[in-house]
Amino acid sequence: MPANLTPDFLAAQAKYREAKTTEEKIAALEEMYATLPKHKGTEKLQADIKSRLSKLRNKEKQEGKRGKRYDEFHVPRQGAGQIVLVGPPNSGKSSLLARLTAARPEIAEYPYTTRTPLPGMMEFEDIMIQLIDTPPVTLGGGDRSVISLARNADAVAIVLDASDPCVLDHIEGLVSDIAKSRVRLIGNKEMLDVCEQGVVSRRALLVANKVDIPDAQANVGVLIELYGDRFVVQEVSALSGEGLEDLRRALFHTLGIIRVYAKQPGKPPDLEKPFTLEVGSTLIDFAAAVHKDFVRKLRMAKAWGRDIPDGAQIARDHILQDGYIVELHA
Ligand SMILES: Nc1nc2c(ncn2[C@@H]2O[C@H](COP(=O)(O)OP(=O)(O)O)[C@@H](O)[C@H]2O)c(=O)[nH]1
Ligand SMILES: [Mg+2]
Repeated sequence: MPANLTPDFLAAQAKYREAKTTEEKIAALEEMYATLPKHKGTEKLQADIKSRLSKLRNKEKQEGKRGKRYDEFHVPRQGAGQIVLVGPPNSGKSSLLARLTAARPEIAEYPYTTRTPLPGMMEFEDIMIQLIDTPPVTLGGGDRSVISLARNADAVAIVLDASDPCVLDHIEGLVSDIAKSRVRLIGNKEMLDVCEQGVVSRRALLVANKVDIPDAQANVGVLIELYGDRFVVQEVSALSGEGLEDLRRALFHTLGIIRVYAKQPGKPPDLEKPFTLEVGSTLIDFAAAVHKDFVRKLRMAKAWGRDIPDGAQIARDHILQDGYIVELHA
């Protein structure tokens, strides 16, 4: 790694690592190329960026050709993150969307009421999270369109009817269908890592709905036993409202994000609008989110948070926690 990479380049590189869509990746790579000092020491890096760019541009062209088919299924991301609700027919996805957001999906006791994805915005404390209700995924059907929603979302909530005697068949079917489509579901505690080419990791949560029905309890026990190590299993009832507040929090944690509040020197912190960053983000990631110039200009920073003394000075690589207040000094 050449030693003289500029903060602008490093900021662009961070953007590239976080980029999800081909379009975002191309934009970040172009910025990396533009900010890379061009000399002998960076020749390899220059070539590497160029080759990645040309591959992605080809991919973009192909996606343009194929993409049309799933257009009605593409939901533009809004808010702090996008979580797609997937599950078998009648598990209560639409009911949950109606309870958690202002969206008004059609709900009925007959299956397949929902035919196209419907987004809604869920409030969690001071941020909004986008939930997407989807048509049901049938067992073993490998429904491509719903799975493509899972690929494009930040996280997946698997909604199950815990009172259904077939609940285990449903979850096995779903997890294996999703795996076949090269999406790897991971639990809240695992870190997102780079795995096989073309396989994407998505955090997932199991929602055991309909716990108001007496038969559900035994099934929830089995679900926790079999899947509790891997995923958080959240018990709820869209009917009675039980567990809904915990579900909001669990959905937030499934996104793998933290909220950080900016404070200008000599002023009270802005507690209205937090910045949302990936879990594990550092002071310098926050500085880049506030303004890219801060990456270069940052002299020092003070912070308030549960794991540090009030107003402690923190280093550039200090890992921030949810709820931090940070004062940047240029
Ligand atoms: N008892 C009970 N019924 C529910 C619950 N959630 C949904 N339902 C019912 O289950 C049926 C299917 O719900 P819906 O939300 O349309 O499921 P979807 O197909 O997954 O979208 C409807 O009759 C709902 O009223 C729940 O928590 N408890
Ligand atoms: Mg529905």
